[in-house]
Amino acid sequence: MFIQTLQLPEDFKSAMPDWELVPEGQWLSGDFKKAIDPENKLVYANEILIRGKFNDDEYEDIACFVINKAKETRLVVIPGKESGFGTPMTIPDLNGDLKNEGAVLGMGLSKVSAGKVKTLAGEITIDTDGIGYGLYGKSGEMYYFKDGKFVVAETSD
Ligand SMILES: [Ca+2]
Repeated sequence: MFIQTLQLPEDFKSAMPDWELVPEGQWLSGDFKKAIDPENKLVYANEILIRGKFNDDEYEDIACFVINKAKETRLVVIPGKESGFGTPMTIPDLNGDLKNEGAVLGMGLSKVSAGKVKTLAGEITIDTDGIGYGLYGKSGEMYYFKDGKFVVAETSD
């Protein structure tokens, strides 16, 4: 069985030294916990850090939720390189604040494989893996790399 290691690469720690993975005790906090569909079994180790080819190169990347001492949260993509990892890219739409139950917290990540994806706007084809992002209950969004940046598509309501 594959066991996910929840270790941020050293390259990330040197690029964003004040940030760490959102700890399990602060994940799914407060109102977001109540809003999550009870049928949707979220597992911290599977949802807080995912791997996939999220940008437009051949190297595997990491997408994860991180937090700093001021309890600000970010969804970042840590791009893989031939050796190690490059400068983390934050997804600005998901900048949040744990103190105020900001937008990032309480949510699970999932990899959406490259190819055809159903969205509320119809079926689209994504060239890279997408980052699925669960919102209240059934609703969800997906971030994917297009024309040099991450863009969002609504995947369900
Ligand atoms: Ca990559």
